[in-house]
Formats: sequence, structure tokens, C-alpha cells
Amino acid sequence: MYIGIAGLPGAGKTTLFNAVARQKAQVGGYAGNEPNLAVVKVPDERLDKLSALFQPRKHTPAEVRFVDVAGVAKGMGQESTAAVLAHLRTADVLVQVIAAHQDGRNPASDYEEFALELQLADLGQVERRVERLEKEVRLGAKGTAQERATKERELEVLQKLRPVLESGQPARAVELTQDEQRLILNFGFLTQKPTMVVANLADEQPPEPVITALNAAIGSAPRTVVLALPARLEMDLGELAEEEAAEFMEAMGVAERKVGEVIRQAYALSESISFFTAGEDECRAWTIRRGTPAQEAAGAIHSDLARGFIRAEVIRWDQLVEVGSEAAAKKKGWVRQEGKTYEVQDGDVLHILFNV
Ligand SMILES: Nc1nc2c(ncn2[C@@H]2O[C@H](COP(=O)(O)OP(=O)(O)O)[C@@H](O)[C@H]2O)c(=O)[nH]1
Ligand SMILES: [Mg+2]
Repeated sequence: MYIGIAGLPGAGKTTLFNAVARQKAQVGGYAGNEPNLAVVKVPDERLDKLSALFQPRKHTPAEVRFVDVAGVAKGMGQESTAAVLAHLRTADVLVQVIAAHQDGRNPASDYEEFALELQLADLGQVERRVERLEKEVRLGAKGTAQERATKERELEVLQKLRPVLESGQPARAVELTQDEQRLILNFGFLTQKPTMVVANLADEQPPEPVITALNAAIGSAPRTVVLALPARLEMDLGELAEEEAAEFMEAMGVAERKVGEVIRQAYALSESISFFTAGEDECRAWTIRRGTPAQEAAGAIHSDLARGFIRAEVIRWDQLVEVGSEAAAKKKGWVRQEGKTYEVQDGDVLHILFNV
């Protein structure tokens, strides 16, 4: 899974990236940067509890990739804006960072300024493609009947998005079927992505007023969450050893680090869920799309497991932890035998039986 960190210059994107990924990318850099990339482990207390039970040789959390791109702002020029936004097109989730830590900035209008850049980028793509498709239809399109039908359906979807984008709403305000989504997947529309708006606070700034102002600016966009955290403090905490960090947090009156929340919420916003494999060898979280059938989920572990799939033994993670072992779980009748098409649920522990 891939999470893009974006926003206006100086919002605190790189600071947040460093905090989340425990990196030391240069802060205070402005336009023209290459993106910063990092792989981050997803904190998951369910997996921690499974590992506490099995004491495995290996403990392997799910991972997500974060990318931190240069800022985009009004008047930057179409070309450099497009170059920055191109890095975000394949992201599963967007994190929009808002500077709330500086006096004299207005978080709500900063949110709107950046959101407008995203909308204009999407609208530009929609308009160019619509124009092209309409021309093809007018000229009597080339290709097979099926190809023509697909293009006509694509055109219909784009014509649904267009007025919404023109009215200043994000594309995710339009409910699309899976089929419709597939038709426009390649565009990577930015305002269609689940979005986390993160207000970057000063060290002891209260979050509530900023969150209220942002919620008012955002309105009722679906698949959007708002968080607030002091990014620089979080970054500094990430550089300390655990004990030092605890002392520092107590001195600052900070109850918990918030970066875990950013990672967890980004994961939850995406269409991804985790299932587990658990044993003395390894306890591990695997990432799949919600709705994935068991046979395909098995393929996330190894292609042989999908190819030779017989069935899956499935138990919920908390039931396994409660009863203490797979054998005891079986006695209680808590282990289900599921076939190829079973839709794997978030938090399932799977044991795949296979034969190749
Ligand atoms: N006081 C304060 N300064 C911050 C905070 N976050 C970022 N900064 C400063 O703001 C500037 C821009 O931060 P940076 O992360 O590079 O912003 P970016 O352009 O969005 O990547 C840097 O000088 C940071 O030190 C914060 O939470 N508090
Ligand atoms: Mg930066």
C-alpha cells in the first residue's frame, strides 16, 4: 500500500514524513525536490498479542510505503505542479498536511487552496479525455464493437465526474460502481483517493479549534478524515530511545505519540485489511483488499498456496488469543473450514491447506 504526503510548501510534509518513518530527510526544503520514500511498519496490537502467545522466531507486521513530495501552490506553473502531482497518482491514500503551527496562516483556506490544485488537475485530465472520446465517437470510432462500448462507458463515467469537479467537489463525492471505477483507474484521479487531512500543530497548541475549522471547510466529503498533531515534536520523539521519549513526553504533557494513528488510519481509509498467519515460526500480518476470496488471499503468502489451494482453516485473532492454541480452538469448534470463495475478514487468522 502506498500513501502520498502532499500539501502547500512549508506545511510540514517532510517533518511528518520523518516522524512517521523515523527518517532524517531535509526539512525546510522547498520546490524541485525528489520525493522522499520510506517503508513503514503498521502498528497492530492484534499481531502483538498473537506474537505474545506464540513467541515466534519472527514477528512481521504489515508494511506501507510513504512518499513525501514537494509542495504545490497557486501560481507555481502548470508544468511543475503536474510533475509533483504525478508522484501521487498511484497512491492508495493521500495525506494532505496543513500548516496550523504558524501564526498568520489560515488552515481552512490553506486546505482549500491545495484542494483546488487537486481538483483542477483532475478536471484538466477529465476535459482532455472527454474531448478526445467525443471526437472519436463523432468520427465513428475505430476498433471492435466491444472496444467502442468500453469507450462509451468510460465517457459516461467521466461525464458524471466532470460537473462535480467543476462545482468544486472532489471526485470521491460521486459514488461509482466497481466496474465504473475500473474504467477510470488508470487516471489515478487525486480527488478520488481516500484522504487524510493532517493539521500540523505547534508543540502545545490545542487541536480542537483547528479540527473544527477544517471540518467546516471540508464539508461532507466521503472517505475523508481529519487529524491534528504536532509534527515537529513527533519527529523529535521518534529520534529518541524509548525511555527518553517517555520522559520527554511526560515533561511535555503528551499522552501518546500520534504517528501510529496516522499510519493506522491511512491503512483503514484504504480498501485494505489485514489477515494473519500465526505459529512458532512466524506471526505475520498480510495486506489484502477488502472482499478478497480465500484462494486469492493465499496467493499473497505464496503463489503455490493459491495454485494448490484446498481449503483454509480460519479463526478470529481474538478467539485464538482467548483460547491459547489452535488445538484448543479446534476442540471448542472455533476453527472454521472455509473454501476458495470465502471472503477473508479483517483480523482472521488463516492456515492454508494446499497441495502442489
Ligand atoms: N514550530 C514548528 N515548526 C515546524 C513544525 N513543522 C515544521 N516546522 C518547520 O516548518 C518548516 C517547513 O517544514 P517542512 O517539513 O520542510 O515542510 P514541507 O515543505 O511541507 O515539507 C521547517 O523549517 C520546519 O522546521 C512544527 O510542528 N512546529
Ligand atoms: Mg518537504
